[in-house]
Order: sequence, then C-alpha cells, then structure tokens
Amino acid sequence: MANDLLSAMRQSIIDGAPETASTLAQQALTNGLAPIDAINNGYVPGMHEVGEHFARGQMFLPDMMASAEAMRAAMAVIDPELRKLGTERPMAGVVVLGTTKGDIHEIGKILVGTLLTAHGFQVHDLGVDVAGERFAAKVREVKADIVGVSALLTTTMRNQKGVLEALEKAGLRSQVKVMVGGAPVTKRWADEIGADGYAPNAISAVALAQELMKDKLQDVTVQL
Ligand code: HCB
Repeated sequence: MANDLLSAMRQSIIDGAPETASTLAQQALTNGLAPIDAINNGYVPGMHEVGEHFARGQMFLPDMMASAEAMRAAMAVIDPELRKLGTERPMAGVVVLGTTKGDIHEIGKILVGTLLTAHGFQVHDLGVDVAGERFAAKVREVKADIVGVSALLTTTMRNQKGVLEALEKAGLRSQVKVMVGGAPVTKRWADEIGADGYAPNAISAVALAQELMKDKLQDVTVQL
C-alpha cells in the first residue's frame, strides 16, 4: 500500500500533475507516512527521473516546469508538517541560504531550508540567482553562523567559489562556515574551492550544519 502510494507520488511528478501531487501528499500524511519519507522516497525519485528524461531529449523544458510545479504543490502540503518540529527546539544556529548567481533551481534549496528550520535553525533564504555580495551582506546583517549555497548547473557551480571569495573580501570568511550542495556538486569540488562541507541531500545538510556548529564553537574556544 505504502509502495503504491510512493509510486503514485513519483508518477505525479513525472506527469507534472500538481493537483494529484497535492492530493497524494494529503493522503500520505493521513496514512501516517513520515513527511520526509514522502519527499525523499516519493517525489524526489520522480524529479530525478524527469532530469534523466530531459537529458535524453525525451522531455522538454515545459515538461520540466510542470514537474517543478507538481513538486511545489506537494511541498506546500508537507512543508508545514516538517516545520512544526522546529518551534519545539532550542535555536541551533543562524543560516543564510541561497541558489547561486545565474541559477534559478530552488526546490532542493527550499527543502534544505525547511529541514534546517525543523531542526531549530533560523533560516534566511535569499532565493535564487544570488550574487556573492548579497550572501556576504546578509551574513553581516543577521550574524550568520553558516552559509548554504546551492547550484544545479555545471555552469553555475563555479559561482559557489564566488560566494567564498565575496565572504573573504568582506572580511567575513573566518566568522562563517560554508556548505555547498546541488546535483552536480561533489565533496571533491567542495574541498577544491575551500568550502567547509558538502551535503548530497537535505537530511545530510542538517547533520552537516550541526557538525559545523560544533566546529564553530570549538573555533571560538580556541580563540579565547
Ligand atoms: Co533544470 N536542469 N534547467 N530546471 N532541472 C537539471 C538540474 C539538469 C541536471 C537536467 C538534465 O539535463 N539532466 C540540467 C543541468 C545539467 C548540468 O548543468 N549538469 C538542467 C538544465 C540544463 C536546465 C536549463 C539550462 C534548461 C534550459 O533552459 N535549456 C534551465 C536552467 C535555468 C537556470 O537555472 N538558469 C533549467 C530550468 C529548470 C526549471 C525552471 C524547469 C526547473 C526548476 C524549477 C525550480 O526549481 N523552481 C528545473 C528542474 C526541476 C530540474 C530537475 C529536473 C530537478 C531539480 C530538482 O528540483 N531536484 C533537474 C534534474 C536533476 O537534478 N536530477 C534538472 C530535486 C531536489 C530535491 O534535488 O539536487 O536540487 P536537488 O537538491 C538536493 C541536494 O542537491 C541538496 O539537498 C537537496 C534536497 O535533498 N542540496 C544542498 C541542494 N542545495 C544544497 C545546498 C546546501 O548547502 C546543501 C545541500
């Protein structure tokens, strides 16, 4: 039964059917499926399949846009459930989040933000197509502990490095940890550009953020 539901969720993304995706999300919550499992085991595999069809020329941009709409409709139902947990936790740290310049993919970043919020982080989401200087300005304004930079295109990955450079230029690099992610991003790339960490999905982004907060606390203790 749960497998049928997950498979229907996956298909609603491939079909680009927001109403079905939303109805199935309601159904999943009613049936007691954990909200994060609905996302990770139902809708995200659908998104990956859409990406593969697109790469093979079997789906086109409007199809991919419809799939993104369906994903957003499902997340609109599931998001509040995930966020509820966050209000019951002590503040874990301040995070500035955004998709890098030239890139408008936002679904993964939103998911990372939601899960961080659910784990007690205060998240400031700058949205998409964000230049390094805007990241730096926000870090200064909200005294961020962590910056999360998303990039989904091989051409915009290099702008993650631009964010690190902007933080350096603003004299903020030593005060803030930087984590990077997005489909084409790897740990190797994160190391190469000098980021503090890489997370392949939203759950590991939370674990990484928690780890980075510990490192940050240690940095402060060493400085004292
Ligand atoms: Co887009 N697109 N797209 N797209 N798109 C990809 C990314 C391709 C891989 C598809 C393909 O060819 N196989 C491809 C990129 C190829 C490449 O460069 N390697 C691609 C392309 C080419 C393009 C256009 C250039 C197409 C065109 O115009 N000809 C264009 C670019 C526009 C631009 O940005 N300037 C484009 C446009 C679109 C939309 C608008 C139709 C739509 C985005 C809608 C939106 O976000 N509002 C879209 C979509 C939906 C996709 C796919 C199908 C899904 C992306 C997605 O939402 N995944 C994607 C295929 C794929 O990724 N396999 C395809 C689901 C989320 C949950 O995963 O990886 O984003 P995620 O995030 C994870 C993870 O990476 C990590 O946690 C998240 C949650 O688990 N994470 C972080 C992400 N950010 C993090 C930050 C951190 O600090 C830590 C962890």
